Amino acid sequence: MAHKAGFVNIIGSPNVGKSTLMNQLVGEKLSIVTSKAQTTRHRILGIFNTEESQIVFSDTPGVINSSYKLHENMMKYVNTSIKDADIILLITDIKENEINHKQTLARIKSSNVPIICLINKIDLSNQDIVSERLNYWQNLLPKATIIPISALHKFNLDRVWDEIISHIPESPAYFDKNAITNRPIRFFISEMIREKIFIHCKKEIPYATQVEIEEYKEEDKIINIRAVIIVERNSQKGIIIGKGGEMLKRIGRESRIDMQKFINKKVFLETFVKVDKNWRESDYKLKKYGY
Ligand SMILES: Nc1nc2c(ncn2[C@@H]2O[C@H](COP(=O)(O)OP(=O)(O)OP(=O)(O)O)[C@@H](O)[C@H]2O)c(=O)[nH]1
Ligand SMILES: [Mg+2]
Repeated sequence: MAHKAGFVNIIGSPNVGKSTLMNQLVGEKLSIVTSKAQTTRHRILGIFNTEESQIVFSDTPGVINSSYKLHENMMKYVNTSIKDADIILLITDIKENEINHKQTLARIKSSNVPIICLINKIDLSNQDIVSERLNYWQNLLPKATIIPISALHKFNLDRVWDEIISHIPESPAYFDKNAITNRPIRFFISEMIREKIFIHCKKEIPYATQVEIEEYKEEDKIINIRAVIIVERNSQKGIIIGKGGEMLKRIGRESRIDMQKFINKKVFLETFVKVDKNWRESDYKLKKYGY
């Protein structure tokens, strides 16, 4: 049988479950997941390999109208991801009435690749609502296959797999067959810290935060990591550090547990907080931070 390989790109509004879905399909926690919108900021590849196939999933930021330069750059990842897809997985959830970002919907509709539309979080719903949503999306996207799922509870993901496999073209592998992602370990380390900040800090703080790994030094039995948490203002720095350093300790403690699980080695983690005024609005700084 000829080898199959292709790009399956996951697109959708913020918070509908794109990252949860990719992690479940790849079987590895690559993308961070939180209950807050705009958690994912990059395009992150998750690669699923078998002897006869390689399926390259892309998780992307939720589609939004930009209010910061950072958002504009996030939307660039989404747009390239629509262009280079072999299959588009458009994901919505049971609560989303319509996609707010009409440009993205138009781009998806005019692309010539198969569209699989997933209605996620049906565990929070009932049969009537699911049927109503199915009709709505089928009318909107007549050519798409619509599948109700629960990414969190792995419900109906076998149907999603079958549908994906049926559309993957014959092709040699794009990446090394041992690879599970295209991003370096430092990226995942910084994301683990960002996830804890998203979970524990309120309001604007998570959105104004960036994490840089300044040192990653592997020794025999331990990995030494120095991370810098970057915020936009002095007041935000104080909140991240917390009373008596409590918040920063908690962020460090919890992310270190994730790191050790991911790398399978003991981690010594140092964290610092630094202010970089309005980094989200500067082209130069966004580039420096990898956006
Ligand atoms: N009940 C339920 N919750 C889900 C399901 N899938 C995802 N969630 C939750 O929805 C929230 C958002 O999930 P994410 O995977 O981070 O969503 P996302 O689309 O990647 O979000 P952004 O990166 O911000 O665009 C998290 O709290 C998930 O646990 C599901 O099938 N059922
Ligand atoms: Mg995400």
